[in-house]
Amino acid sequence: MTDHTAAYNLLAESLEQQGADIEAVKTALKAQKIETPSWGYANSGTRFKAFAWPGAAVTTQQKLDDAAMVHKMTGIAPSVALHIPWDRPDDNDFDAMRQYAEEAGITIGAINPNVFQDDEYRLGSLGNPDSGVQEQAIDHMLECCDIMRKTGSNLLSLWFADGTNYAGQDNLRARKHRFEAGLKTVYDHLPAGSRMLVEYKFFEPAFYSTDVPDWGTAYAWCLKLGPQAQVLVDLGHHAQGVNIEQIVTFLLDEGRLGGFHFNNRKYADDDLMVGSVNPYELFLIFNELTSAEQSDDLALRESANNVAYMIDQAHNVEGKLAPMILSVINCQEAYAKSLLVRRDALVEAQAAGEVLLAHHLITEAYRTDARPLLAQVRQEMGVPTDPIAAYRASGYESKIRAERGLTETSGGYQ
Ligand code: RM4
Ligand code: MN
Ligand code: MN
Repeated sequence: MTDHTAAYNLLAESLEQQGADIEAVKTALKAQKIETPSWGYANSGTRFKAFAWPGAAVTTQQKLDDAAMVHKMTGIAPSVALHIPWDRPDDNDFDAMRQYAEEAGITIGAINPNVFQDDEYRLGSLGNPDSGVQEQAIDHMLECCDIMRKTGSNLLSLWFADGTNYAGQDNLRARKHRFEAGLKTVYDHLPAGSRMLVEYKFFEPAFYSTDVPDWGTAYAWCLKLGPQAQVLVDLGHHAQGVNIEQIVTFLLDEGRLGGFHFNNRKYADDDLMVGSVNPYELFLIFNELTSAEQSDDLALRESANNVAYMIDQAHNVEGKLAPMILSVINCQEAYAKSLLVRRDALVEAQAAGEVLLAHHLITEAYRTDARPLLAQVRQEMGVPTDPIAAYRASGYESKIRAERGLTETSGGYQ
């Protein structure tokens, strides 16, 4: 009997008494998948300073090794997102990169073009008043479509730093038109069967206007583009107080929720570990997803099953792999709790206008300690019951520190 077994048996018994189907809950948990970002394993920082972390990945092979280790520890992180050109191999051999990933036990997930770091992008990419720069951005995104074909990825994940800093700097309507035309060109070149995810963010790095500021703009453009275009919700990209779970519900119901960038924030786009600031919000988001997943409506279920769950974080002071493992676990825990919501009782309470009871059913699930259940699921999956402890004991951290050393970074004001 391992440590968690007694606690798990007690929990399972009490949940079953309330009508839960524990086997179904465990099956759902075993099927969960969270994609980790290659850039989360590398050095990163703020605009003030990027502190070098010993052992942080520099090459894409190292990032793939790290992502594979996170998958080995958790069993639910089988793919890794790439950012181009950060992850462009020197020899441009993406076939070899794909093979390397597969041999390490993972696959290549979303391809993220980078249309914000070249000097030409000072006034934007697709929104830039210079048509030559617009073309440069489009060419890069088309190249990313080719990279998708080579790496076996079926997701093109778009985020734009575009916007203006000062009123009058540019014509907002013209920028809208440039964006629509540019997105259409890229959409028309998507590999068959793939999807384009359009990410929004209300400000930063532009501070007066942002060209894709909110989910409504992204959604309107996705509708114009066609069914392969869907909205990506990054948890750090809303104003304070916005009800993200309601946005999630709307997009799910319309079949336009493409995916997530999980992270957490207290103030702005902080890119902190998911669930570290507001785990209740994370649970409420998963609650909406689970409610769609369990719906009688086939289209809604399909919409929920197509969501790409991805992490987009910057680990600046807390290490790299351990916080990534913790982030995956936090998503797992939020999902587990959402599976414990007594849906039939909730439907009844809502229909009867029993406000407090309905709310209680949600908070009871949230308050349940799901950790013994997760330990049991992990044991049945053949992964460590305590992934963080197993990572610490694995020797991986000291190995990468010794092998990779400290790589000085640039970053911050210069
Ligand atoms: C942005 C956004 C994008 C990410 C970049 C690096 O704020 O969240 O998804 O690719 O950061
Ligand atoms: Mn993001
Ligand atoms: Mn962001």
